[in-house]
Amino acid sequence: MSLVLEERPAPYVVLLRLNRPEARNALSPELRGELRAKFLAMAEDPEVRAIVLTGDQKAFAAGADIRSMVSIGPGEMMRRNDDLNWSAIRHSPKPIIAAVNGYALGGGCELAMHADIIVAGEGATFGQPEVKLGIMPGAGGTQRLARAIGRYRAMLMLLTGSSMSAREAYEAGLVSLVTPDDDTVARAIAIATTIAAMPPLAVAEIKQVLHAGLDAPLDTALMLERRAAYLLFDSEDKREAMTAFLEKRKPVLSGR
Ligand code: DAK
Repeated sequence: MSLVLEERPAPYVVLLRLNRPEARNALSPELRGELRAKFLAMAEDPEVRAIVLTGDQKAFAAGADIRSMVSIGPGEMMRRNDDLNWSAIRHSPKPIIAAVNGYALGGGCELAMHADIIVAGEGATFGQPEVKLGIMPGAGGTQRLARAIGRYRAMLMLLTGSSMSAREAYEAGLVSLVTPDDDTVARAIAIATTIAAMPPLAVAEIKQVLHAGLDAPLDTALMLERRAAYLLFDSEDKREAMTAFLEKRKPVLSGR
């Protein structure tokens, strides 16, 4: 049985569902391996322009699989080299929309923070409870959370293991929008469909520049932005989209 189910709900849109409901979609090494293979394949697939990542109603993902970690030491953790799995998602050139219902805890919250847009059902819960297990986040939880919601709110969550509701997460800036639980996936697919209809080169440049620029000095980041913006003036889709606007018709995009 596949631990990551793949659907194509709309042209150029892939929907990935984590499929370990009996373990609240805990991220076992096998599940992460499947996820990695999917992301590596989608990176090169021209038929994929936007990715929706979801779990089920109870859990987006309840974190790394505690069962697989309880009796191992640092050497085995290093040999697992889990970063190879995360890096396939981190370096996805295609936009990722997380559709989060239920628990997004530990590695599950970190997985949601690998997305470019987070759509949360109103019953969703976000948290980094690793401290309660005597460990700490290892896939960006300290860094991405602090960048998303600020160091003081992040520190409170990380040190106490407390979680946030979807509304609190929205107000703190951790999620893009909150929907009724039954609408989460549909809303994420609608966003993915909108993005998939945009000129793909522009989408890819915006994603890359936003991420790279956030961690660079502002002047460098602004230069990155300008360079990418100049580059897009060479695309066929730019010529077509601007001409179509002036001719009051829909553009026919080539992706070039
Ligand atoms: N791992 C394994 N099994 C889990 C699990 C998890 N994280 N979360 C839930 N399950 C399993 C439960 O053991 C239970 O299994 P059975 O007893 O039925 O066999 C089943 O899923 C249902 O769970 P509950 O009965 O507890 O269900 P509830 O709805 O009552 O509660 C819950 C749901 C999500 C609130 C609760 O299960 C829970 O608190 N789960 C643990 C959450 C947690 O502590 N997450 C953090 C895990 S540590 C690193 C990279 C990343 C990480 C570390 C290092 N490096 C690169 C170095 C990340 C670490 C983590 O994420």
